Amino acid sequence: MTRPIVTVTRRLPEVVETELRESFDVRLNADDLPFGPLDLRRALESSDALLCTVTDRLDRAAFGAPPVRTRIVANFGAGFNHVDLDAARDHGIVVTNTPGVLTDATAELALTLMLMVGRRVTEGERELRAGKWTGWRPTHLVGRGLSGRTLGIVGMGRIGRAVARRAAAGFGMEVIYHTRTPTAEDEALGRRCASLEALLAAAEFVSLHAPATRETRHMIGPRELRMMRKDAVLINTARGELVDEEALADALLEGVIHGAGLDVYEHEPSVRPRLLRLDHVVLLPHLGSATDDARIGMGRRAIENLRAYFEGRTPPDRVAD
Ligand code: 8YV
Repeated sequence: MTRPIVTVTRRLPEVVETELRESFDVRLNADDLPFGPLDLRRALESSDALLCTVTDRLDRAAFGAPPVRTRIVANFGAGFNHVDLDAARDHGIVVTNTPGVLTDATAELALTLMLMVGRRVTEGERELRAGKWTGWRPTHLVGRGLSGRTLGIVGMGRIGRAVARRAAAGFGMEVIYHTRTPTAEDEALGRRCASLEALLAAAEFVSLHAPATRETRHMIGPRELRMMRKDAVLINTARGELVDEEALADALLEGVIHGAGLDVYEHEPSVRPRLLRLDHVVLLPHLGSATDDARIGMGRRAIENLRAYFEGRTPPDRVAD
């Protein structure tokens, strides 16, 4: 019996590649270079399934005429804003993602960024490595801790909640949140739901956990940045598109807000030079889900979606068809 052909656009953890081979005729990307539009089109034309990542831009042209052979796009990741769902639907292509398995890893990274910016961790490390540390003194690199501070969470899905739990239980932070769909569970836990405006005015740390959609694009722009406290720190582990980065760079340079911790960018992998020059900004290279547990979990989840589809079952994490 012929097995479905699955093209995998990036290298995956070894155990995941091995498990994929047990069920599919797998085409791996040995060089691990990102696929361009032509590579994607060729892969879609010649395989039954595509296992893709955030570095693959799957737009209407990729799926478009003449019809492609691929029937399912299994995204390795929770966010799927790089896939044109309308175009996939128009061509009857199923799209799946991998929610849940990267929640803890991403929540941990959001808190890491809060600590790094608040406690001036990278400033200190840069100074020490440059041989410029002259010794302990009471006024040296004094920052701000998390304990007792107000955290505003924008987008209260799985990851937002995981951040809220850790911030409240681990650091005694007061959590307020903004979401489209408030739940009784969050209210019962003593978290206060607020409008975006009220949250921005109150929070010392603002952490973004909303998906990137047409509606959320630049939800943090010049107006919103001006609503924030002068001592506020903006954390983004969701998607770069949520923030107007040009406006953020202005706000940081002009002291409209105090600092930022970013893991995601509008035009990855490029980062605005103006941000690179700022001290109160911590910049990470999209590490949210970069733990062994999360990456293996994501791979297994993608495999489960592919197996379900080719066995005639509904893939558990279908986001469009
Ligand atoms: C993933 C992410 O590593 O899952 C997501 O939404 O942002 C990342 O943590 C990335 O999407 C891989 O495709």
